Amino acid sequence: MSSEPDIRRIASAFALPGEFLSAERYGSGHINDTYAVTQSQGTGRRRFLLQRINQKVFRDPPGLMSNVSRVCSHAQARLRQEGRTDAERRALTLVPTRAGGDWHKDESGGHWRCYLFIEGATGHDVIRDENQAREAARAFGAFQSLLADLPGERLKETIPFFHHTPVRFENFRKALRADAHGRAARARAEIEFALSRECDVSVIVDGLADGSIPERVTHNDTKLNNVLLDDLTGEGVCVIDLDTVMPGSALYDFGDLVRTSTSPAAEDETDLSKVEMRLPMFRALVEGYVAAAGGFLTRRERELLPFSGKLITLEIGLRFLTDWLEGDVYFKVRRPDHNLDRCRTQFALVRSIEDQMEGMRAVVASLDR
Ligand code: ADP
Ligand code: GN1
Ligand code: MG
Repeated sequence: MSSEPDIRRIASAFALPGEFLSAERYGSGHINDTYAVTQSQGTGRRRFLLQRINQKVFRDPPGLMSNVSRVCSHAQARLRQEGRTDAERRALTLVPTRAGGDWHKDESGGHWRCYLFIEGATGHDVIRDENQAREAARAFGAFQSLLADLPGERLKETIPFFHHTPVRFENFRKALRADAHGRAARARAEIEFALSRECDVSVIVDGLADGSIPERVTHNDTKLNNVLLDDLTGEGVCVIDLDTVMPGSALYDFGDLVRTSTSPAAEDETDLSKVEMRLPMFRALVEGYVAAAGGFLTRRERELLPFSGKLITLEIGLRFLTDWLEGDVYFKVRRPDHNLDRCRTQFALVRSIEDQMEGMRAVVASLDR
């Protein structure tokens, strides 16, 4: 799926207004192929977001699109019920194909979908200030709240065991045993770091299994750049990247916010001295998240908010390390050892979280009072 597709032709399969003017690759996601398409509209122009679903990652694109379509429709309906006049900016809207479907299959078997483009808002790769952290967390909390009454059958698991950290750990161990590219010797410290944290990996899955943590409809990929913040007001406007919306734990979503919104360093920063979990950012996240989701979070979920940050950061670090050991087959990489750099950054953040766990617990406790 690496050949450059004929975007004009693919765009013509969707019920877009006007004429095709241009298209460019867009965004910094690690998974899908994303294009901003500009169409004429009267004397003006309008953009749309065209995406090819990564089929190595998502094995059942029609099943995935059925989830996405249900989630978009429900979110739109709920926002309209709440009297929002800007619902199409607050939740994603799929543009139908000319045949009336939610997705288009091209001649090489690629599956494409098209969304309305949310203008005047940006997904940030690196957090700038506490307001952004608060707004991002509020938006993801509100998203969960919006989906709490999603009607119909349980959403499909678009990637089985996506946040099953013990399975991720086992996959890491298998990749290590195989060491198919002879890379393990160059990452002894990271491998030791991972192996010594096995005792943490089952806390959330055990809680889900014994019922002490409730299953919810969750986003599961709540990194900072998967929520668009208004360019003028900074407000969290629209949650995007809905491919992994499926049954999960609220802690997965909060944990990934801690991973991506408390450190001033980029996910692939190579100067590890810059990687740090900052308590004021964590506080802003808890404030924003509890403001939107506090109504339904249980006591146990609140207690585990700090731990979730550690666990999800460890889990994604394990996934980067596994992918590096396996020869970079999953995440898009832009340089040699990119996945190893990303793993190192995650593990440095895990360490920083561990060092500040008491302070993080105190933040949650102070907001519980
Ligand atoms: P990936 O799964 O590859 O991360 P995303 O769905 O997150 O793909 O899209 C990649 C990027 O495209 C996002 O980070 C965001 O910048 C941008 N984007 C996605 N959907 C929209 C949209 N509807 N409007 C504007 N920008 C969008
Ligand atoms: C991927 O799709 P994107 O870039 O928003 C990945 C997440 C990882 C993240 C790490 C489907 O997210 O699970 O946490 O990269 N998505 C998938 O940056 O694997
Ligand atoms: Mg994304």
